[in-house]
Amino acid sequence: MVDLFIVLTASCIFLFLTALTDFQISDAEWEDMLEGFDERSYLSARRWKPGDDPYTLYAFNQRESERIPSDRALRDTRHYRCTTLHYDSELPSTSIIITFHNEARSTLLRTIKSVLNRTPVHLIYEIILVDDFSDDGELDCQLLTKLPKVKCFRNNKREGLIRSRVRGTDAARAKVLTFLDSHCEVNKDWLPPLLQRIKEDPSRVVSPVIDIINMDTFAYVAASADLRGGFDWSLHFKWEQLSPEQRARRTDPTQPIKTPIIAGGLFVIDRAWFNHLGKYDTAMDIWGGENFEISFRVWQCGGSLEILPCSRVGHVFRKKHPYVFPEGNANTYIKNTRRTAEVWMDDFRLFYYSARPAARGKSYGDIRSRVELRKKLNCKSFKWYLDNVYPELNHWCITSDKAQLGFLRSKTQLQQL
Ligand SMILES: [Mn+2]
Repeated sequence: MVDLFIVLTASCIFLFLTALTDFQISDAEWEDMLEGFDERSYLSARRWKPGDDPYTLYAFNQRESERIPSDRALRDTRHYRCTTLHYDSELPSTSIIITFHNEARSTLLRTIKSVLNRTPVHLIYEIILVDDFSDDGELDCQLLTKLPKVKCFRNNKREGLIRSRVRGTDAARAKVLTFLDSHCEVNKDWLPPLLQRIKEDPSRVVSPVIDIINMDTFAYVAASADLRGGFDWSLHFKWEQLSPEQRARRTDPTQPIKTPIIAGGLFVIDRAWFNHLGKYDTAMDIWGGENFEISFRVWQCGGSLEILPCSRVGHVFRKKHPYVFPEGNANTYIKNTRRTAEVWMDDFRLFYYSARPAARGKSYGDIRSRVELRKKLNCKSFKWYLDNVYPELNHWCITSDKAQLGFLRSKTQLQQL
């Protein structure tokens, strides 16, 4: 009996330790892995060559990016009051998902190293990279998994951001998912404020203030913390200044800012909530429009979106996409936004069609499963979203008599769409 007890206790301890090593690596192992990573040889491939245009490959200044070390210091761009805030010592850990397609090695590595250097070890469950069929094979994945906590999957054909992210989330095991773009640098204490909000209420979807990494000089520039995400009826995303009334109500600059829409590149969401809400619309291609779909869905189905001014992450903003869209940039954007409008915007989709006439008649695939999802989740109407989340979006005409006429007229037009 005693023997059995000892055996059981021993195996319990063994199991416990195995579980522990599965989740955590020791500080020494962490250091060893970081130091053992052959950064020089990783960065030596695909380098900019004198005489080449440094913008050709990535649509940002590759030469400048390569001159900047992977662990450069950044100015702490938060409001000084953020440094006095306290977060729970017990926060859920997160799976960080970074998808990429033909990303420059210098920027991808800086994204990962900034996470490893500026995040408490126990909060990173894993970093999941998804290589969306980049041109030069398996190598990026193989090399980067030598960094601590990094796992990597490679698609065997080009899937686009949305399906790549879903592949990453299906492999993720932490309680919380963090999506990052592949040319970012996280700043000091970026993660705890985000995890804290989700710990308090898992239906919140939260995003940092996105600072600007200049695409020419790679200077790290603070973005305004008085912005939120907005859009027009063509479903074109724009940053919006908070109105004077909204600003007057903000007596504490560390408070979260509710936002009608997220930019989409960087955000944090509870994994169970993400799955419950139907992940992403995986029929959307390459890039664009998915941030509208997930934003409407989160709000209309019982969640909320907010930007946390005390969390800062820099992102290289570019003027154009460095990669090709197999169906063309505009067609892809129209397909993705049209799916969004058809599933989530009810009759207000007519405003989308009149702002974007080119969308009429363009094919957008089968939306039945997404319509079904909306029904199953018992989500609110787009009118509710406009009234409660984004009353600033001009839709006066839908309620005025004159526009009722216009509205009905467009409804007949709808048959021809
Ligand atoms: Mn980006």
